[in-house]
Amino acid sequence: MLVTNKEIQVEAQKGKYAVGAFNTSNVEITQAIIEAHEELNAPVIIATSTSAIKYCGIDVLSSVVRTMAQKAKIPVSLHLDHGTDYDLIIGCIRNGWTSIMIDGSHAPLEENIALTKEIVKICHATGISVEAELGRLGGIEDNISVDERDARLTDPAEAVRFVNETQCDTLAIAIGTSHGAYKFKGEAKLAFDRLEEIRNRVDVPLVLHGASSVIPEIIEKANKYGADLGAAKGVPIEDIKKAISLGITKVNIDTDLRLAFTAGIREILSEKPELFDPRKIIGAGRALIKEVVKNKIEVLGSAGKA
Ligand code: TD3
Ligand code: ZN
Repeated sequence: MLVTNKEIQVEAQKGKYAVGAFNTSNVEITQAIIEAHEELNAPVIIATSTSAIKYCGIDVLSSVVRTMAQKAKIPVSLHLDHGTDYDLIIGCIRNGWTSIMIDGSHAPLEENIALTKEIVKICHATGISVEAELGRLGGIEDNISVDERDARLTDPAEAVRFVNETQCDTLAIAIGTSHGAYKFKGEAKLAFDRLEEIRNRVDVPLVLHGASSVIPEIIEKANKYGADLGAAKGVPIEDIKKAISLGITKVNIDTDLRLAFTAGIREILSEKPELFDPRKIIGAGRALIKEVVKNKIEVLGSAGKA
């Protein structure tokens, strides 16, 4: 069944667990995500980036996700990830998205507030929930000064003002994670003190972007079959669990699914050189994504919460 992020995350906040927001851009990734959640009876957020929508086509991606979501017994939200383009946001609203992220995090505070307010007004009039972002993602121990680091992380006082003025339903915060497979040069380091302070001062459910763990076994498998992923590094599972215990209710995962897809396909192509059926090739990627998603559900604590 189709629901909003707000509905899913308010429940998660009450139950002290988190729900995964997994990115998709095609049929097979969507199947892997939804099947894994159905099997473990967990609610799920299907995230679509601007580039994923362009890759698949807005109407096609909408049909794929909405058809599978309507057939599923679990709550499923269709969410626009990092929305920045007004026309695309309107396109998502017209094509049945149930949740929109407006990402004004790169603009100055006043601009971010004004932009978010406008999108909230439109979305709330149509029953869609809105995620906004305050602070900028990016590792906190790359060669930057303490001042610079602090400037990037979400400021708790600003978060209070931002949520009050924009009336956003959920808030993405910056506590030291970043997107992609190379998140930390040295040890992973998240600003849990910030998270705690923000959690104590705002009511809305909180979101952690850049939360892939870059699973070592998956990297090993991909590299074994010819990938060259260098010093890939993600957020340790223990840190994800700690962030959830401190109030994160939505955990964004894209990179881990991309890596699983690549590892699964590399393995089958290399093990079965006689293979040329696209279904067997892509199917191997889909199977490994499904396995990874099932592990995530256990880590996030969303199993059985549908
Ligand atoms: O918003 N996203 C997904 C899009 C980022 C491109 O990978 C995330 O916050 C997921 O981040 P991660 O850790 O999977 O790269
Ligand atoms: Zn993100």
